[in-house]
Amino acid sequence: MQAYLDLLGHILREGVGKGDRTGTGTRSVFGYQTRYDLRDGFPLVTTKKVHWRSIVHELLWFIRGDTNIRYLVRHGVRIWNEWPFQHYLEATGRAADIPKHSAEWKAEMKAFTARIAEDEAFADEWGELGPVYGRQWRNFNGVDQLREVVANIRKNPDSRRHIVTAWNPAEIPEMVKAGLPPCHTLFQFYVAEGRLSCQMYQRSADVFLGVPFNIASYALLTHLVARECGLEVGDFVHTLGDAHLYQNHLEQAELQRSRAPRALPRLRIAEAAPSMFAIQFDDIELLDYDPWPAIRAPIAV
Ligand code: THF
Repeated sequence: MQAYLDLLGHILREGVGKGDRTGTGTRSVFGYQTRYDLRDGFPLVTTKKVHWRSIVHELLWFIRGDTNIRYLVRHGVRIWNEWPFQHYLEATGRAADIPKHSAEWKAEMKAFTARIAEDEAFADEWGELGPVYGRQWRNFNGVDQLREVVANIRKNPDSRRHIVTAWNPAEIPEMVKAGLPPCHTLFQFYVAEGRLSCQMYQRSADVFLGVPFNIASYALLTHLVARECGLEVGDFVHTLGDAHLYQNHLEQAELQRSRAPRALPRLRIAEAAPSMFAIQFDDIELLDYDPWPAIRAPIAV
């Protein structure tokens, strides 16, 4: 994972100050590409502990075509909670009175997510992120892009059209209401010498918090699709648009850069597991992950 540490270093050195939607402020570069050979091991960052369970559940949630945080909350995954919660506070007229990340905000968030888990009608009303990733992958104006791309890889591996796009311009306004427009906008598969590679274009990359999740998520997706198509894995190519470090992540990034990468973990998918469209959390196992300790940082909403 030296490539990831090089990316942190590149932004720390060359990044320019830039404002952003969240008001946090970033250091940013435009355009950067990294490549991970999936035969070298599973590319989960080792220079801090990354929450693997969240990555697997989030990907299974995308594959299910789900866009409600209820599934995530019920599996202990918190990474998408802040957007529906903030929308709920705004819609109920309390956003201005409850400062983000204050003690009151945390208590309210806890009550909100507990209710999402327990109360289905409440979750239907307030847990919905809009037509985000899961919807577009499985139902982009009626097209099941994920099933079609798998079928097409099997039928015509050499094709240069193995694309899935989450960027549906007509539905962006609906995504903005309680979630946000997709950061990982488009991915393409490529087959050569019996190996499946994947390249993903990410328009906006929160390099400290989000990117370790994003790399692992697409690496896992590549493994699942390769298995589905009877192929070995090749490279994951990660192409970034606005690649940034939030101002309140700079010290954490420096600390992480001071750590030496360790051997990569390995991925094991149960032999008897069903198709990727029915696969379960317990079918997917990460072996020999031996990371440095976690590094905490606030998420910008
Ligand atoms: N918004 C921002 N500002 N950054 C992002 O990375 C991001 N995402 C998704 C949508 N909007 C985003 C959500 N993905 C964490 C990680 C990934 C997320 C959101 C949050 C996070 O807070 N990680 C912590 C704790 C994880 C945990 O244990 O729950 C970490 O230390 O890694 C990019 O796709």
